[in-house]
Amino acid sequence: MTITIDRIELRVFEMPLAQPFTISGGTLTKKEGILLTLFDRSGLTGYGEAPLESVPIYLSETLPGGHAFLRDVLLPELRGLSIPVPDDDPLSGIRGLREQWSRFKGFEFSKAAIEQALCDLAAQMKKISLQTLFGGARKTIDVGESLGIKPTIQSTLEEVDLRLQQGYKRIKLKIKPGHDRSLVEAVRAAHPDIPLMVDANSAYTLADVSLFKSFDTYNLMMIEQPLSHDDIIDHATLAEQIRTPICLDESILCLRHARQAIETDAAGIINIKPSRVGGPIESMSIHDLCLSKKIPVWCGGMFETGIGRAFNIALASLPGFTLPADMSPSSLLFTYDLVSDPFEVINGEITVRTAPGLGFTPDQEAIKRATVATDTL
Ligand code: OSB
Ligand code: MG
Repeated sequence: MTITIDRIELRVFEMPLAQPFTISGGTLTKKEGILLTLFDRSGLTGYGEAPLESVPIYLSETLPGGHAFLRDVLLPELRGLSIPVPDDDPLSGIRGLREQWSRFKGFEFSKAAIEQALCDLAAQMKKISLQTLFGGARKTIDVGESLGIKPTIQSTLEEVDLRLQQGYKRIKLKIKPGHDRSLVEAVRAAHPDIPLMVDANSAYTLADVSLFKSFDTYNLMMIEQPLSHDDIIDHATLAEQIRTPICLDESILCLRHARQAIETDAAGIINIKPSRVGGPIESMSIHDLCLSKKIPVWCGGMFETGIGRAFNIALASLPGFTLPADMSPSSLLFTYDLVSDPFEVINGEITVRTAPGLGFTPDQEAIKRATVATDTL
């Protein structure tokens, strides 16, 4: 079987966030992203999503930059291309294309959107689910909640209560300088035994070692990305001085980064955010490495719609994903979704879909409603 791309639709979309989300670098007030639709010669349609923001407060790739790169560089190369989907190794053709595009530096989120859409097409051609395509087996995914920075500790405590009542299996608190120790102290005092972690989104430096030492008393599962977004070495220095495991998010953009973080003991845990590492194939490689080195992984998110989450759920069903995912449902994050059959989190779990391809139905009306710009190639 072969994928041949006849036509491509590149959309920028935007929808309201149910509530603003603040991380150390700033506040997200709306959900933005790129939606890619690939039309195969056979009549099949594949979808991919790049959950990019206009402002680089998480990593440096932005929505306008990714959009221009896709429109002007990658997608013109993709149009008309034939990509083999052999029975014995259906991802090999897509892997080959990745290698060809490794000469373009960065733009992981943009590349991931193309890879997702190609994987969707490959799965449909083979009449298998994304889960089967990626080699996952888990029937359900455990989900934790990621809480943005709120104006008061009291309002955070209230949301923690609510999410625990709803069954979320761990609580992640976003922290920033000046909004860290007292917050963790208050949540830990209210809930002595819950799985609890913090995420600094790279807001600290090695000058803050004493703060992180003090966190050792709170029995946190991990501290996510305390230091610079592009650092591994300082994280290794910090890890030596604290007992709480460090989890790397922003610092891991590819398999090589994961290998170096493991070899230097900079990370005891890795957050695999599939878009951040350029797509499902690199996610699988990082997963395999971590499994062989006994480094636990979990699936992070970037507030993807049901389309992006379809890929995250399928990947999170691989055996090394042993810790709860950031995978809140669209009913909690947005006022509507881009799929007509979104998942729900029930007792802290998502049921993995087994239908061929995405396992979700893109909602054409919702897609139109959210679209702010369309290019057709
Ligand atoms: O670091 O995990 C992060 C959202 C925006 C920017 C950074 C992060 C996040 C999340 C989203 O925590 C969690 C989710 O997708 O449900
Ligand atoms: Mg993070």
